[in-house]
Amino acid sequence: MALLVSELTYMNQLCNTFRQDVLRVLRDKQTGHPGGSLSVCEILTALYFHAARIDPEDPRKADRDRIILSKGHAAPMLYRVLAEKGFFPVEEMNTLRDFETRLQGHPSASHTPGVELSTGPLGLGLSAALGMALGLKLDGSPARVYVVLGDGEINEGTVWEACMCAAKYGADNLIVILDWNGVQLDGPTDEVMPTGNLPAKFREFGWNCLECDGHDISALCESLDTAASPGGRPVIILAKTVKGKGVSFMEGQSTWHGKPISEAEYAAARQELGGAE
Ligand SMILES: Cc1ncc(C[n+]2csc(CCOP(=O)(O)OP(=O)(O)O)c2C)c(N)n1
Ligand SMILES: [Mg+2]
Repeated sequence: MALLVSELTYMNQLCNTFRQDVLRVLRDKQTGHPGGSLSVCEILTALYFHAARIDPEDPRKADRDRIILSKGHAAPMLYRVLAEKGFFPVEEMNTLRDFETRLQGHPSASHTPGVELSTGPLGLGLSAALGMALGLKLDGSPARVYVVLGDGEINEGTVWEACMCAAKYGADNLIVILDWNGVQLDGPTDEVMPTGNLPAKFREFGWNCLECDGHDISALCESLDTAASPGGRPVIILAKTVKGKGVSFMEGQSTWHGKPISEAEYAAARQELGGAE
């Protein structure tokens, strides 16, 4: 079902606020991962504010959908989205990476409300999600498991083992969204370790493969709606994104994978995003 204009406007406004807030806290803390956080902004927003059936008032509800950020270094954006969703106060963002904070540098299921799986070491999220998805099916649960992977992350061999296994067991309650920004920690994915023809690869692995613009909320929501109908196969949405999206001098630059933001850079970024400070 098409989004209402008001829903679309709301989610796009959220994304702009999320970008500004994440950049501010990363500037304050002089640490963190701006590139991958900006890249995944619309994906997480569409998941938490459109697709997933989760309730912060009842966070452990048995039939809740699960969302796993396997590319755990984008934790700042996940935290900002979780805060907006009501899992904890937005002000808690100011404790990011502090000693004993609930908002560790990478997501921790034992610290942070709303986090389903601790991540950070790349390549483990899909296997864990598959186990959850198959377990939920055995229990007769209607819950879905969503996993966000990075395109550098899929260099990890465990990802492909899980892909084969998910197809074999018909895990059609498993939905992967690939943050397909073409860049990883220290260069373009095509140079570091080319992943080839991803749509063909995933289809050959037995997956239902969808493609969309990963910064277009309408397109993302439409793909997520399509993915939500069980069809006997696991689903991957290849979401085309731009690393550092929204800040011209960060876009497509691996140097902005994990670099502290200076005052001048922050001011320029804020201006581009239409903010004031
Ligand atoms: C197993 C493992 N190896 C290396 C790292 C270090 N590392 C953190 S992020 C990253 C690059 C990830 O690139 P990508 O998946 O494309 O993420 P994005 O572009 O969305 O930031 C690497 C190599 C890690 N976290 N885990
Ligand atoms: Mg990448």
